[in-house]
Amino acid sequence: MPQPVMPRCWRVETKPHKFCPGCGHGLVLKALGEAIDELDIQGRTVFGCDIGCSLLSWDFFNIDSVQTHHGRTTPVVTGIKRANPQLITIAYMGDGGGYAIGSQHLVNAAARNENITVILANNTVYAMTGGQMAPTTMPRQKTETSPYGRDPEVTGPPMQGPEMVAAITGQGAYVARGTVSNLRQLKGYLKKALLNQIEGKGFSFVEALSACPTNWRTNAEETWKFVEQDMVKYFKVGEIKNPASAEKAG
Ligand SMILES: Cc1ncc(C[n+]2csc(CCOP(=O)(O)OP(=O)(O)O)c2C)c(N)n1
Ligand code: SF4
Repeated sequence: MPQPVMPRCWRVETKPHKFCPGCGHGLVLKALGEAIDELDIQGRTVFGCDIGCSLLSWDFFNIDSVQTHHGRTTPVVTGIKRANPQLITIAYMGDGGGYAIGSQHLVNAAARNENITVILANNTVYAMTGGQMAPTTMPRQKTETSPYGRDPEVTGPPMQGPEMVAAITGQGAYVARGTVSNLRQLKGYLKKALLNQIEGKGFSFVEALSACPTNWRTNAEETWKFVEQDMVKYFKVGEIKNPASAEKAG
């Protein structure tokens, strides 16, 4: 039977992957795989994944990979990069891992402008543990721990991660928000983030709006409506900080 076309750096023997049908993680990792192929960096890349559904990517690539404690992928890949600056290091995590339990690591790595790439899948919930409210849960969104809908008066507004990272990073950082509903654009952002690291410019961060139909309890149509119409009301897709534009402007 003909095999579906996969990025060259994917590990074919671990496919089909372990994410639920309709999950956004596989799409983010497809865009990342194609970005790695096109930059031809498979042999010198190290991939780190977090706890949460991102951990299901621990054997996703034919790339040296490490799976870390919840929220600790950013400091782990920072250490690898500092020990061997020739490597290209990627930290892959969910919004719970990056913006809740691992937020201190994200904030401090960003503030130090560490020359690493962080990719964060924002699916608005803690998915692996059963769909609890996350920092990115949207106003009025129902989750296991906000059964009447998130009330921003009580719990604050959804976390704007890339905007926060852009504000605290120095010159040379690259920050963008893409979406699994536009994989070509997402791949472009991921390539620019990795190139930023290759060129030694500083921290690079891409948030990807992602889907969790299992915990959202949505069918295919409702899932895509949530990503394409509802999420983008709070999470603006686009480049937020790009050293190349700053160079042109200067
Ligand atoms: C130190 C620690 N605290 C809590 C947990 C429980 N835990 C496992 S996955 C998870 C949430 C994952 O959510 P997120 O990071 O958004 O990733 P997703 O599953 O949505 O992709 C939590 C709280 C843990 N494994 N380790
Ligand atoms: S629970 Fe959600 S995020 Fe986790 S694999 Fe399933 S669809 Fe994906």
